[in-house]
Amino acid sequence: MPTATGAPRSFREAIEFIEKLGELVRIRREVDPLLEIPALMVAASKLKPIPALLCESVKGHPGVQAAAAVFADQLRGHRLVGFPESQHASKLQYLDALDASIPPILVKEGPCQERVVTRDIDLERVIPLTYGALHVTRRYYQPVVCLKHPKTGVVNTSLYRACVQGPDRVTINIRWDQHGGLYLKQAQELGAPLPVAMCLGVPPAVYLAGVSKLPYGCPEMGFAGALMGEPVELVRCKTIDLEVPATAEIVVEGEIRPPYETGFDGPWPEYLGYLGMEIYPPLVHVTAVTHRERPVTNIFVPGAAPHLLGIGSQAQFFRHLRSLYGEFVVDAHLPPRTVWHHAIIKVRKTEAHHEGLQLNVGLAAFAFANPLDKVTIVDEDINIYDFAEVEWAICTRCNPARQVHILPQARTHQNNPIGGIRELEDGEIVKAKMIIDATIPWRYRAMKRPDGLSHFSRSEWPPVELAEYLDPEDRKRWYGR
Ligand SMILES: [Mn+2]
Repeated sequence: MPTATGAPRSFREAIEFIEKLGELVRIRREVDPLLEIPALMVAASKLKPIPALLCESVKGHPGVQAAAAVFADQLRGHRLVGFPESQHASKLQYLDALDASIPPILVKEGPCQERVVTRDIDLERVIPLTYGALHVTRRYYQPVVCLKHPKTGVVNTSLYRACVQGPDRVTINIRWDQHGGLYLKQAQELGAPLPVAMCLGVPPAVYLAGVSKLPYGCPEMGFAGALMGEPVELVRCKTIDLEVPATAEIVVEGEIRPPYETGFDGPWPEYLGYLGMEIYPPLVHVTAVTHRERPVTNIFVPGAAPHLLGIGSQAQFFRHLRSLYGEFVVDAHLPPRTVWHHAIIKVRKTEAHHEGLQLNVGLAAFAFANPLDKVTIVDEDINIYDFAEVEWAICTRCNPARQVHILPQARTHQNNPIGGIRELEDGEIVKAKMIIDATIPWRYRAMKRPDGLSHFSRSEWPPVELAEYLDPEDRKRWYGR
């Protein structure tokens, strides 16, 4: 039974939900998770809508099923967390949930502990691992990771990549500038171990909360509750001081212990479509693996299929700009292909003194996230979700000599190869920031003939219903009615 918001309550319910939508493809023949499943995800991404895959027979893993491309289709991604179809309306619903946290509740037992393994742990035996792409030599899984702040006890939940280093050793790619890295720093200062719980196959709302950048100290699980309209049920881990979603399919328990060794991770097919290079993330000593009977794991390979859980970034980016510039900012969009790196912002210039303000909005946009390097600004008549229309605005309304602004150098993100390449020679991860102002300059808007027309007047026509002009058979052929 779905929650009040219509969102499925567990990962298993999510699979049923997708099947009812008619967007689940069951693959019955045996498939290899290392490269075959990622290749199937790439192939599935060419279909519309992009189906979710349920691989019923996974090579080397009798009794385990693997779901993939679950969140690859945008509309389905929205439905899985109870959002409406419209992107803008979904952003607003996301922001409402952000302000209405519902804390999780602790229950005595949950299906995630139907099987408990604490001896002779072999991650590879339980979890179908993947290379993700060609030329990759290490094996990965992509869990939602729960970490407890060593001093405040606040639990952070985030999607990280895990790279297997041995039967009971795995790294998680927490970075020092992220919440997980800050938690680890606190543990190091105390000289204490940092408990880590890695969950595969959690409720869709927990996935969305896990990829959301919430303020530091703000527990993502409460946000997941708000998305579902009811608390997420948690159970205590068997070997560490942490709680995990009771319905999780697989949970890996462990800790990052003094002296806080690191392991090796990379290459890995990153979301921008390039292989991320080698990094040295902290090593987790695994203390237990618990799972449901016949677990359904979730295979995420960001470079192989879109994973459109970006609605959170979209919503928070919009709120950030609105909080500074009010309704002057009509809408904002981070295109999925380059999410976090390029922003398209729609503004509403109505007064002569609004001229120039669009550039201040552009500068404020860069403050939202370090990876953001390029901001394109358009007028309110442009559909920012239609790339062809944005390109048309750039081509017809922007004189680059006057309307492209470049800040020569600032911090960027290593996942963007033109900035990250310098990491190989231990250089700074910096590149230029650019604003493309594709709004019609105010003084040109004001330049009009006596009849009100100008070079920027769009061609217009009266609306007609073509269907009403057609013979019945043509109407059937073109309009299906
Ligand atoms: Mn956080």
